[in-house]
Amino acid sequence: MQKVTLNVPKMSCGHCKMAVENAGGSLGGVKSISADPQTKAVDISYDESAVSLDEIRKALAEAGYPAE
Ligand SMILES: [Cu+2]
Repeated sequence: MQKVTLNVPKMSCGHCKMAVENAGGSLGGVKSISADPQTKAVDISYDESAVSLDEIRKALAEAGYPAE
């Protein structure tokens, strides 16, 4: 299991939080995802044999929330 914290500056409210968590959480292999629109931090735990960090970043970017 890998843990990573991404910085997603576009998050500003609860809607953004839900959009980011839904986009990341819909990927197989993502075990937990918690977004904080205040700090812009997204904490993610994922199974690196099922999903890559690149795929997670791509899913967030496609939802309109690219990570820096
Ligand atoms: Cu928002």
